[in-house]
Amino acid sequence: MTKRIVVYRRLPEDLLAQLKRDFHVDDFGHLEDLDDPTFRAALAEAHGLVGAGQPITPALLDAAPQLEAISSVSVGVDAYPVEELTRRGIQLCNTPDVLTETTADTGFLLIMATARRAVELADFIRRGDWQASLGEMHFGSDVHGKTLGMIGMGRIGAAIARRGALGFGMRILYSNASPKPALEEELGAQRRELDALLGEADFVCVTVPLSAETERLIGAREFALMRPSTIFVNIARGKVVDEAALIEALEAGRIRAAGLDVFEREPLPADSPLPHMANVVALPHIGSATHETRRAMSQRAVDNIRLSLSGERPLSPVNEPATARA
Ligand code: 8YV
Repeated sequence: MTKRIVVYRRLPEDLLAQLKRDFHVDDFGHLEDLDDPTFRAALAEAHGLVGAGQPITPALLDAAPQLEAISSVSVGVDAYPVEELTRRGIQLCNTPDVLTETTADTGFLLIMATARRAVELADFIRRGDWQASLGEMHFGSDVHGKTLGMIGMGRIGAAIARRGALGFGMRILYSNASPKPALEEELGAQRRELDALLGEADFVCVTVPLSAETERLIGAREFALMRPSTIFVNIARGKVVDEAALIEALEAGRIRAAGLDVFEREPLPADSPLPHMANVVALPHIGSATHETRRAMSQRAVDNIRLSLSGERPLSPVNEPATARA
């Protein structure tokens, strides 16, 4: 029997063709609405699912009784009920490693753009306001030699810290569930309790995955621990931060600026003040969005689903369901 794969995130044609050699593929391109009746009908027969973004709920899994594997085109797996998938014997895979450096580039882009007020000053030229050489009111702050506080020191956090330490001579602090002795050795990074890090860092950069433990990890109390000169960067997930508290801290001058690639709700609601604030650089979740990296993520997702449905170990499994590959 030819197994059936439902795809709801756009994949390059040649990668789809790779899948079609061995599987029946129902390709929905980029589908936002997983309640779509045609999608639901395809799900009823699906053995594999390839996509990203929208939450996969237990109710949706009920509509997919034959499902054996889900291959997410993302490293983050907050959209999936991982324990429930394991209980149901469904393999979940993600795309770590291939996006680490690109996402770290995005993190550094936000550090640089906020510190040097790049977007605000590019707008200043665009408006025709550059009539004389700039004065102090337009100056930014240095990045090199400053203290970078990483909240989360996984693969992406380490790649940002490496850029900071080796490229910009920054002192690295980190708060992470486990110590990272190799990075302490390599970068001179020092582990701190979260509260201490918030008070000491010039740049606070969030890279922790979203989970029950990290949801709203940074709120009014944490912004109050930062300094008026602190620059806050989030490339993880919007829900790690209490966005109302962030807006309040920016408006009240409790922190200097924020660089944000992720938001509580995405796409960002049109009435959000964040993209209009002079001290905010807001990007539409471009962390991994380069041609090269999205291609590598798609390839990984295709390899993962092919291996999972062939009874082989996928390249990047997230869970270890008992019945997978039985
Ligand atoms: C993806 C991401 O763009 O990999 C992740 O976890 O956040 C991004 O790289 C996103 O998940 C795709 O929807």
